[in-house]
Amino acid sequence: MGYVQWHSMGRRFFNRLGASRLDRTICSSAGKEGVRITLGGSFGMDPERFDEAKLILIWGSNPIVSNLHLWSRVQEAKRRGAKLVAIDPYRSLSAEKCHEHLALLPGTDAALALWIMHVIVGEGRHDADYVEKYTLGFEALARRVKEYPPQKVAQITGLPAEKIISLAREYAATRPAAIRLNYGLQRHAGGGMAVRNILCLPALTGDWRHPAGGAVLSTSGFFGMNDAKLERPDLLQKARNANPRTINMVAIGDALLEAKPSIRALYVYNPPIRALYVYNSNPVAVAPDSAKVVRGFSREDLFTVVHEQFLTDTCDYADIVLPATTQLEHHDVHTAYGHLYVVANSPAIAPLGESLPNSEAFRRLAARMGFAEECFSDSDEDICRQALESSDPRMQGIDWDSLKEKGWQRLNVPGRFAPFAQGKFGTPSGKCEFYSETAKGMGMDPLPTYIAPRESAQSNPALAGRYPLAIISPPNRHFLNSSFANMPFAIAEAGEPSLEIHPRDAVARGIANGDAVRVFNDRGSLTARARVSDKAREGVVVALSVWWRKLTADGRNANDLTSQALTDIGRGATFYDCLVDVARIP
Ligand SMILES: Nc1nc2c(c(=O)[nH]1)N[C@H]1C(S)=C(S)[C@@H](COP(=O)(O)OP(=O)(O)OC[C@H]3O[C@@H](n4cnc5c(=O)[nH]c(N)nc54)[C@H](O)[C@@H]3O)O[C@H]1N2
Ligand SMILES: Nc1nc2c(c(=O)[nH]1)N[C@H]1C(S)=C(S)[C@@H](COP(=O)(O)OP(=O)(O)OC[C@H]3O[C@@H](n4cnc5c(=O)[nH]c(N)nc54)[C@H](O)[C@@H]3O)O[C@H]1N2
Ligand SMILES: [Mo]
Repeated sequence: MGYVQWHSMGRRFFNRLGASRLDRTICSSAGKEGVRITLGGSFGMDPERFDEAKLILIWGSNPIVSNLHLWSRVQEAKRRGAKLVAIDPYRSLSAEKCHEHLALLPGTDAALALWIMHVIVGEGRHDADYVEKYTLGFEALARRVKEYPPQKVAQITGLPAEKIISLAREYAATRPAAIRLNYGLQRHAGGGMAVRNILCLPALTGDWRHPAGGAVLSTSGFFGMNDAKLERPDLLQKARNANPRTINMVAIGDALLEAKPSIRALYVYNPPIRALYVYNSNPVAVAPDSAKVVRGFSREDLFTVVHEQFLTDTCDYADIVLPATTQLEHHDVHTAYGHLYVVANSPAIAPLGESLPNSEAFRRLAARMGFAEECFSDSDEDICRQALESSDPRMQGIDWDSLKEKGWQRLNVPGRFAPFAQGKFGTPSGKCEFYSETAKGMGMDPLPTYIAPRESAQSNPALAGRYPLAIISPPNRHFLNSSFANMPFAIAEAGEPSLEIHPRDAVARGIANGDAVRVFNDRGSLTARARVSDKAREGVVVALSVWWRKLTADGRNANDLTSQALTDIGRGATFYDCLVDVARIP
């Protein structure tokens, strides 16, 4: 995810060529759009200040696995007496360490947030002064939340009404309260709306006044890197086709098969994709609906290049595999995964063997194709320098020479940073938008609402009749998505593909702890070892991921089950919006 190896020379090359554009939506784009509606961009509280919060909601987030640097701040808060509440269908490693755990049904967070707002507004516990000065649409919101009384929300979320009520009261009464919401909760049909709703909460309570209050999904909006200089979108004008189509990486299976685009993926796959260049990704393992992905990659008439560090599942379908350098062998500059620092990555060793950085592969390709523009001769350190050439006041004092020397530099923001203490949101109104014309423009309800999962008992009873269990497949602690899932040390820790299943769901299917089980739906199936415990709530099973297909006993992984359907906004992936059934393998 460095700026050099992720999006500089490669983007320049593909822009100059006029190649199909890639919609990079597999991870976070629904949430990103949700934040944009309410706050106006990828902003939030400073994660470093979680140590001073009095109440922390760990919401659709598993920091012990995926965001360890936050967890040290959360632990510090706990030592100082803060209360920790996890909101997650699964008792993850992080949920286990919280004082309370609300195991809601997957994809129902938007309704829970509406109910918390119902309590805050209904009991007059909102910060009237903050709401008056810095928010838009309070009256309309107050009417809307009345439509979400506790019994209705209890039914949607599968949580006892008393639990929801006490959480809402506690949140309403405690300042500062900090919410770490993360990407787990937005991998659902209504994922964008869920994030949009949750981010309304701190404006109602006035938590944004405090450096240790508020909420954070991503801090990426604070970084004013010079993307235009890195990617050079202007080069597209020189391409033969200056207006190429866009292909969504979530639906790469359909795109390669030219199948009918999935719901809401309004792209025309015409002409067919004839050549594919893969770098920084292992789509055969990580993209949803593997059966289609594998069929697409298997096309004999598809020319596939994979630039990789390891011989991944995707490499098995390549015509040419090029060796790539690792982070230890190349230069780069990094921004944050949930903090406010810019970081220099300097190589520790020279590239091994014939491996090349992504940037160098594209530099050489550009030369061979006669692309004469000067930017194709920039060195990696030139690119690092350009990435930091920014007029953004938060970037002042950070340049490549100083960064390389220091290793890391905090953005030019106050030590005790409360970005929205005086409003100044990035929205068109400059306020926190409970009512949003932006949402309306996207074809959404302008007010917070609940969008049900695509696959659930409430939204699709017929499907749930055949496949009654919801499956979620978040990362195994020892893997980084599919990275490291080939390393002996990581496999030794992760064990084998497993399925957490609640005792009542197991008994109903004659499944005992340790049994081999088949997990299946209309898209595919896989085998796993059953782990019977109450870690997954009833009605939900958990298959920690992302295993390499070729390294599992049956050559499959959780994405054999997941669908290419997209989120409400952001055209994102719905990995955790997925129904299955499970059977014991005799
Ligand atoms: N060790 C490690 N670290 C990582 C990664 C990794 O693979 N391994 N991946 C990195 C990347 S690319 C990302 S995007 C992040 C992902 O990390 P997170 O943003 O934390 O997302 P997930 O791990 O997908 O899911 C977090 C939690 O959300 C829960 N969840 C699932 N569905 C729902 C729901 O509907 N509602 C609620 N409330 N919770 C739900 C899951 O059970 C899980 O415990 O981590 C990054 N860090
Ligand atoms: N079922 C399920 N599926 C998921 C997820 C899930 O939680 N469950 N998570 C989803 C999410 S959030 C994400 S972000 C995606 C991630 O999916 P990907 O973006 O494909 O990420 P990785 O699986 O880590 O694979 C990255 C590959 O890039 C290679 N690589 C690393 N650095 C370099 C480099 O500098 N140059 C080159 N050429 N290659 C390099 C690594 O060796 C690795 O094979 O997966 C998604 N898929
Ligand atoms: Mo991700």
